[in-house]
Amino acid sequence: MGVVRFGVSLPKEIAHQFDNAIKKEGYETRSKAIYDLIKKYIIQSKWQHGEKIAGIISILYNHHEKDTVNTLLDIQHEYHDIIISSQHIHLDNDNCFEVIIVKGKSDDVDGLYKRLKTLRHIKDTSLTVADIS
Ligand code: NI
Repeated sequence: MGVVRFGVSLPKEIAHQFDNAIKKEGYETRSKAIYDLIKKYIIQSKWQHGEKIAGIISILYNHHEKDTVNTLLDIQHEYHDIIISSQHIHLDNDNCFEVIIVKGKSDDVDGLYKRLKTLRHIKDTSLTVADIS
């Protein structure tokens, strides 16, 4: 992977605020902070344009709600072509935590996520996406 260098012109005050912000995060160089921002922009663009991405969906739910548990399984089977792996953790007597690793077109990942997060008795969900190019 080659490296490209380019200059960026910014108003002084913005550059100063940027330096302060990345210092608080612990970045040692502007380059790494700008790299992370650009990667975020790229994944956002891929997400918006239906391109291939990887992601993690997490769901927290009450396992006593058997209908919800069955529906969760049915939905995951329906989306088997984009689900790479899933892990189920019995958090306590009432709560299950599930992590689902996905890879596919953003429209399909979004479709799966919407199906899961809108189910009754789902207490919490999150979706994190990553650029795989
Ligand atoms: Ni469980």
